Amino acid sequence: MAIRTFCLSLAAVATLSNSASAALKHLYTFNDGAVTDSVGGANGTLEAGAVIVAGQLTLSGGGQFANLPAATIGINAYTKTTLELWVNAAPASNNQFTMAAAFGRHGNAGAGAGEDANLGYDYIMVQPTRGAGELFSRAAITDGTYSEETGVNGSILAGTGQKYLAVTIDSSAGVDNTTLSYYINGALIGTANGTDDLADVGNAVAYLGKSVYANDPYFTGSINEFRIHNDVLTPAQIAASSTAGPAGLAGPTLTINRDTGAVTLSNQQAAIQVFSYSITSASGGLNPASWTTVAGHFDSAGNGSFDSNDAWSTTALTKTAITEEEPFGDGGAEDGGTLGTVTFSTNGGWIKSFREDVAITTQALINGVPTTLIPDIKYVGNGGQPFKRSDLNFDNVINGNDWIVFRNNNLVALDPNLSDAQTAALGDLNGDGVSNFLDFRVFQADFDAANGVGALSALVGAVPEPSSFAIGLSAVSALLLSGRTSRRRTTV
Ligand SMILES: [Ca+2]
Ligand SMILES: [Ca+2]
Ligand SMILES: [Ca+2]
Ligand SMILES: [Ca+2]
Repeated sequence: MAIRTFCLSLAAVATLSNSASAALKHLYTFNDGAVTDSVGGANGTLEAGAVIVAGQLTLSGGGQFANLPAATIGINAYTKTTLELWVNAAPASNNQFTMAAAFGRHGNAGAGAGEDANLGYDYIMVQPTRGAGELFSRAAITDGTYSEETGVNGSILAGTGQKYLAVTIDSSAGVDNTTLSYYINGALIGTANGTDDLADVGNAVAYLGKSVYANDPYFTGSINEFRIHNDVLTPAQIAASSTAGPAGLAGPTLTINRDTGAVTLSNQQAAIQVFSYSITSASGGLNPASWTTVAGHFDSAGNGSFDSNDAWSTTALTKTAITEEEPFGDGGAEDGGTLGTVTFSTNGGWIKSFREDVAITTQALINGVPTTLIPDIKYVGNGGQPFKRSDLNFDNVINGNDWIVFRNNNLVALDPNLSDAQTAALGDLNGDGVSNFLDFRVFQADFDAANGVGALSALVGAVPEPSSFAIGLSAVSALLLSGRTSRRRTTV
């Protein structure tokens, strides 16, 4: 009976975690100087000399565009979508049919397809400028070519400065029943209904600044940010987005990826000369073995990507502290390195843990004066949530699998070389270096909070226990009676 109860609760948890929530799926801010999808990982490429200037995709015409991985994005798998763009259409685009964003395919004239290779087919377009005599903008979807479009025309954009464009498309009402709405600067311009479903959109190309029509001019201007949602934002949400604006350029920021352990120090604003940094974690959440030091890698002794004219020295490289500096008075340039982006670790530099206690201090030259500069710290990944204490296998559920890990390590001597961040994953939840009854109480509380009062007792009673744990439970009593406490080792 107890087993059955527990299985039901696991199924309930699985249902919760599988209910995909409507959300922002892809985000291109261009603020890191690349066509990076910071939400969905569908990174794009700059084509034909397209550049990013101050966080904006900047297209000067003549074939420049950003190419996005259409199949990876898979917009035709959605039943609803919202596209958001901050666009500045240059006067040069006036009188031209351009596309700031386009999903679809080019015409296929071969193999009896009977299509015109110069035309676009099965597309969604955000068209900031149109041809002579039609100087308005337009958003449309089609399951054929231009003559089958369902779309809405808006005001003239070219030469009017940065505009926020939003297009919502809803094909959830059934086959051949799609509603498209077009907004400019948060205000609804119009709504159209037609038979052009999202499922009919081609999945061959996704462009920013290039048309699916082969002979259309390339968009001239800039795109500050592009977002793709798999839902229809409400008018209130679009108005709020318009008010909030695109993401600004971030100052110095230490970014820690919970999923990969990647650690990066970056700065999207004007370059800063940094001449030392100190990164610490009281629980020992740093992994020197997966850390790439400035010294010997990014300094004059390495590839010079951070500091080309000074040799740095590493003054600490442990799980609790990593510090480096450009030595003063060594005859070097004394101007530190130019931040930029320094990738300390692409994988495993941060040890997965429910504790997020990393701190960073840097010394920088601000207007030529040595100044203490504290970067922001940003944890990303794991759906935007810290790991839960007692989720020992880091799958965001506290269940029987975590219990097995806990049980197998409880009252077992843990490797004294492990830091608190590492022993936590073995069940030392209070960070005293041993996994004992005190940790059991913490685990039990977390388990029952996640699965219901008495859930752990039901599980332990239901699952045949290896004899080792039976012994362990006896030992727990002995531990409590002895009142023994343990504090071991310095953490390095
Ligand atoms: Ca931007
Ligand atoms: Ca230097
Ligand atoms: Ca778990
Ligand atoms: Ca403990």
